[in-house]
Amino acid sequence: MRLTRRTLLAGLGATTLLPRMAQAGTGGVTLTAREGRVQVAPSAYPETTVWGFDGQVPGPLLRATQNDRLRCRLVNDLSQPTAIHWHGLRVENAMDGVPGMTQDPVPTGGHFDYDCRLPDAGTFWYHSHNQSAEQVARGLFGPLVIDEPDAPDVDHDLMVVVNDWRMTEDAQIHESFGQMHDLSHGGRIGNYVHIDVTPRPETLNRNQRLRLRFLNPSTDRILQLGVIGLTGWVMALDGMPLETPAPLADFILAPAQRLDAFVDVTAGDGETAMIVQHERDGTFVLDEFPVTGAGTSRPRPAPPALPPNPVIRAVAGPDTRHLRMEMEGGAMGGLREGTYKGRKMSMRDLVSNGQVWTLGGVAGLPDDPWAQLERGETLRVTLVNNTAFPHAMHLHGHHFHELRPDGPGPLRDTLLVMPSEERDIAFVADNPGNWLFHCHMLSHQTAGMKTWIKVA
Ligand SMILES: [Cu+2]
Repeated sequence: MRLTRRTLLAGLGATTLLPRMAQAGTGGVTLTAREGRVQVAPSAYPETTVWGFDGQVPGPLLRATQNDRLRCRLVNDLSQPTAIHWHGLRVENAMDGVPGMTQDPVPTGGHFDYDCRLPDAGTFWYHSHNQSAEQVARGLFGPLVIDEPDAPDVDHDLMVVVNDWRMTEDAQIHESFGQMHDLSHGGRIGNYVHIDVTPRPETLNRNQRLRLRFLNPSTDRILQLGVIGLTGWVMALDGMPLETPAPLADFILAPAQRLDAFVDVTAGDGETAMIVQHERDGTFVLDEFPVTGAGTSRPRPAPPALPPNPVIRAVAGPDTRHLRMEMEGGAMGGLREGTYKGRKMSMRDLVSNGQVWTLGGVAGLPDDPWAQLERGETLRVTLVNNTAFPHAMHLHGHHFHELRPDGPGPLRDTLLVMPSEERDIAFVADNPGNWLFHCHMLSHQTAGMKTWIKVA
């Protein structure tokens, strides 16, 4: 089969998966990482054999309330070891799910009990952090919603997961993992973009207000998304509320990023409301909802901001510790040498070790942390992209914000840095432990773009 643009367009709506919802807050849940078969491609094509949590992709939508705890047993029924990283949750270090750093990988037949504090409300996700470029591409990810104690005023609260798949002509996962061309360029980009809206309303009514929780779990693809027939506000980025909601326009969602929007149905009776994806060669409808005039209510006023999460905002002054993180390497990057496993190597030797990117001159995880911080210390980092590709830089265990000329930017856990950009971020290192700092284009992470910080 050829997964053409037409099948992309024709497949919409025909591919509704219905992950069950699991209340994770009390008593806990079990997630079993195992093989499964799901209808990812349009119904004319066979089911896809995936690796998923409970055999589903996306994995079950986990839900808990702020300040509750998330208790989850991971059972591994896969042929490879695995582990779960709770992306964006400011968990205790031992619960961060990074094999080799915070836990041993969970072997085939084994299990691990996670018990995470939940200081922040918002939209988060969970995914494998072991051989993640392969395991996430095979489907080992799922959404995680932490509810505010007082529910905001919306009619529908929808999880919107938009994932990029690289499929064969019979709709099976392409076994092209770790190809040097992908690793050294924009990553393992797929040929089929799939949307999953949970729970999915069959129809919408004019003037209804929706909360759309967008997540891009793709290993490497940067999405440009938008809505039609829906008008509203960006309420939160990466789980952290904006101090002032901003008008929603087309937006970029890099791998691992989330965006919460409140939108009102502005399409008229008999029209459709849509979620669309913009590509270089056109705009594609990912999902669409018929709108009826039934139950028409009056437009609501603009929503107030969501309550802030208890993140200590970094204040960077002239005395704040300041480090530069140079990103180098990749195709057309001109990198001549880098350090790998403590040894300085030529680019040719790096490549023969599957490494092609460096952070601060080092490929792969160094023995010593890139930065060692006192608890409560503020760190300013200038992210310097000296490569020909964008990178989605993710810090574990903390949220940071950008230092912009016009003031502090929104809190984020993943920041897209474009080629030749320099972006200043700052955060308060208030979470003790060893935390990864890496590119969330998982092909880039595999090929060297990862380091770590230590908070005493
Ligand atoms: Cu990258």
